[in-house]
Amino acid sequence: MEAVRLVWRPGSPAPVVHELTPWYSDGPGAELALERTETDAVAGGGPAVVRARLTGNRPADLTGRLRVRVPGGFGVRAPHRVVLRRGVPASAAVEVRAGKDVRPGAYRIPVVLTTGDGTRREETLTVRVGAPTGGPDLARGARAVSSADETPDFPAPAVTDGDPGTRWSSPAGDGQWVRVELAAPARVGEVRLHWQEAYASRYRIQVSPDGRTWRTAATVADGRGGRASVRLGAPAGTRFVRVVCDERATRHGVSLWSVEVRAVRDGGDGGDDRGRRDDGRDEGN
Ligand SMILES: [Ca+2]
Repeated sequence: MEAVRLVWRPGSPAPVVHELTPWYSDGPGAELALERTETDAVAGGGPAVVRARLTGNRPADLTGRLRVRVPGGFGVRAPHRVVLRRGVPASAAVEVRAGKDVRPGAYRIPVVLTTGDGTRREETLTVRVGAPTGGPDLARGARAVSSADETPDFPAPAVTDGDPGTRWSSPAGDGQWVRVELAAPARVGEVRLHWQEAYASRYRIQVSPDGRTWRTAATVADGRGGRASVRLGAPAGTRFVRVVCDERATRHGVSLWSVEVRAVRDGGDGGDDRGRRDDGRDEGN
C-alpha cells in the first residue's frame, strides 16, 4: 500500500483519524514477537521475564493460545489464552524459571502462538542458565590486555581498575577483544560488563586455563549495552576471561568501563558439561 486518500463532503468538518490499520488478507492471521530473544536465569533463582508482543491480522478478534515449551527442570508462567485484535498489539509476560537442578548452559525454548483460524507462529527464546554466584569481583586489579587500544588514554587495564571514570576503548573494527587474567584459577559463573555508549551488539565470553586454548562459555547475540550480566558455566581452573566483540553497535570501536568476574558459590555446579550446551563448540573462531 502506498497511500490512503480521505475525501469528505465540501463544507463538512474534517474527520479526526486516530489510526489507520491495514489488513492484508494473504498474510498470517497473527504475529508473535519477543521483545528479547535472549535472557539470563540463575538455577534455583527468580524467574526471567520476557514480554511477547501479539498482534492479530484478521478483521475480527482472534483467540490465541500461547505455549512455552520448556525442558525438564524448568518452570514457566504465561497466559494460556490471549485475545488478538487487529492493529492493537497485546503484550503478554512470559516467565521462565530454572530449577535448582538445571545444569548451567544455554537452552533454546520455543514460544508458540496458535490461533483459532489455524495460524501458528513460533519464536525461540534462549535462556542462559548459570549457577548462583557470589563473593568478590575476581577481576578487580587483575592484569588486562586487549587486541588493541584506540589511544593510550583508553588502555585495557581500565576495565579492572575499579574506577568508574576510566574505560578501555578499541579502534573501530569488529573482532576486538579484551581479556583479564585472574590471580588464581576459579570456577567462573558470571561476567558483568559495563559498556560505554559504544557497545558490542554481538559478543562472546571465552574462558581459558592458560591463555592459549579458549572455549566459548557464553554467546550474546542481541547485546543492548549498558550494564549486562552474562551467566556462564566455566570449568574449574579458569584463569583467563576474554570478551570478544564480534559486532559493533555503532561505527566507533567498542568501549567498556569495567569487566567484573564472579565465581560460582561454594557447592554450586559450574556446569562443565558440554553434552547439554548449545555453544562452547566454536573454539578458535
Ligand atoms: Ca574503569
